[in-house]
Amino acid sequence: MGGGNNQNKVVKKGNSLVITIAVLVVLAIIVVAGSTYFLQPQILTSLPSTSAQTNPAPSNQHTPPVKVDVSQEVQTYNIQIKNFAFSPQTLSIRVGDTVVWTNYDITSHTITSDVGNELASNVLLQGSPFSHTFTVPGVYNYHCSVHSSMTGAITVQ
Ligand SMILES: [Cu+2]
Repeated sequence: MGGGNNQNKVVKKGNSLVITIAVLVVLAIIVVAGSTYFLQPQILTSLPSTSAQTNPAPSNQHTPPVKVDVSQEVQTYNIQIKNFAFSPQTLSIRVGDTVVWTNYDITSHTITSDVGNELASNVLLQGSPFSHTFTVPGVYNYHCSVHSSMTGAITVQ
């Protein structure tokens, strides 16, 4: 029965060879699949032109840029005219922001630029608001044309 033993050995060798090949094929698939998986992010980042259309949506899901968007939104600031004074007297804003003055005094007031005519309100009765949107950076000093002691300044950045 020596031949039978040899045949068994051959069969065993054949089986182990098949198993070895199968394992190698599986390993090859894993390696190829793994490399393509890890390569995908590099491909996306190395080809911004083609991935630009699909990038904005995912990037918006990461919250940090949202803060930048909020800070870039235009805002409205309120200045109260009370007891013959502007409050706050000085204010720093950004280009595109709007300032609203409201007169709480019984006496009428104006918002008038010291130099130029960026601010030139009518005479504001009690309760009357005056709003102005600043589009050019600079420091805008102003006063009340009725009461020269009333002064204020808007810094636009
Ligand atoms: Cu006044």
